[in-house]
Amino acid sequence: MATPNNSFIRPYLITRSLQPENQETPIKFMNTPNITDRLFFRRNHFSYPTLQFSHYWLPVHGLVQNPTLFTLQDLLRFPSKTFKVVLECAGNQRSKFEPKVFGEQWEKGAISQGEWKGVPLKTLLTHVGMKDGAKEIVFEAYDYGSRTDSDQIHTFARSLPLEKALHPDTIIAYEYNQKPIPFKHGYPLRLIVPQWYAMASVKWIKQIKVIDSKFTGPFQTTDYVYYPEQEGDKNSFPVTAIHVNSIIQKPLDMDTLNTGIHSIHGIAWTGKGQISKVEISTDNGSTWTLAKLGHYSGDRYGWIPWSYQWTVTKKGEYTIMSKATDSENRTQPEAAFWNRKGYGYNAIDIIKVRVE
Ligand SMILES: Nc1nc2c(c(=O)[nH]1)N[C@H]1C(S)=C(S)[C@@H](COP(=O)(O)O)O[C@H]1N2
Ligand SMILES: [Mo]
Repeated sequence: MATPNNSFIRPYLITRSLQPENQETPIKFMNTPNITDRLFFRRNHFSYPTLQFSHYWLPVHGLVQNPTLFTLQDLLRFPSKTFKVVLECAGNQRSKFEPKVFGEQWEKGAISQGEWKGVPLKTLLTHVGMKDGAKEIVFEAYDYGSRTDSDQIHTFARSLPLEKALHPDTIIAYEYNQKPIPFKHGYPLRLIVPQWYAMASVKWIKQIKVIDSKFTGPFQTTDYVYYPEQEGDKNSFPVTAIHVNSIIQKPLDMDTLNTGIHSIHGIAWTGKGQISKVEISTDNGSTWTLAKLGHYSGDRYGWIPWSYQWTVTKKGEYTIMSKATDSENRTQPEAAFWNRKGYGYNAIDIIKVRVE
């Protein structure tokens, strides 16, 4: 009988749906070196597009002086930027909202970190020259399909306000972790908007258009909007920057442990400034202690690892929590801001363990 080779034992993504493909990362393996590319969560609204070009052109047009078709070679010739970026689905942890909300029931794994390289969008916009009255930049993708709330076919398209579009770190990426972008993550070109929830980072860009009004596509004005009320649009506002957040990766919820010393660790991230502290409670929130923060690798658009040494001598059940604060003084709340579509969950992370 053949003996199974241990090197084939490895983690996989957790499947939420296959058509379209929506799969999340098992959080325990989230920042394991070398396997992270394969375990990068996948979030799609439609089937994967079929890209049938032998030459790829990127049109940048609309309200501009010189509408231009850029080739990949053109883009490679411009000065590039590279940084580690957290991409977090706005619906990450949706399953934890109370009362529950409809939509993909993501747990904690709809988040990734990788190194993206590309040309600042600002460079391209400067090159084509925006005309007066330019208000938003629209990114249309190659994927399309139907929506439950419409009988039309829609393409995935999103816009950015000028201010964010012209931010020097908003890039048109052509590389992920030193290689061409994997097809499922947007090959050949993907918009990367650091610090915003990942719906903004449009994959498989087909064209970029400068417009003089507010873009009203369904992925802009129906989805990715916070609706604070059970019914109706009252007080709604768009989903943009990532909320301050942290998760415990080890131990996992409902683990059993021995008495002794345990390393509790996880990651923390934010869409504004940088993480300034992470606090841990092992007594259900009665007392908090600072965790040891790891290091950002270069820029502050990635997540930061943290750890805490826990010495536990008494048997029993424990509730462990992690709470991050950022340099803008935003702290994770006890209860996340409830909204009908379940975006932006960032309550203090809570797990239970049993020590025996
Ligand atoms: N073209 C296109 N871009 C897209 C999407 C999509 O469905 N089509 N989904 C968005 C959403 S909601 C998320 S969370 C991220 C997911 O990126 P990933 O599949 O590379 O993890 O891509 C964003 N960009
Ligand atoms: Mo998303």
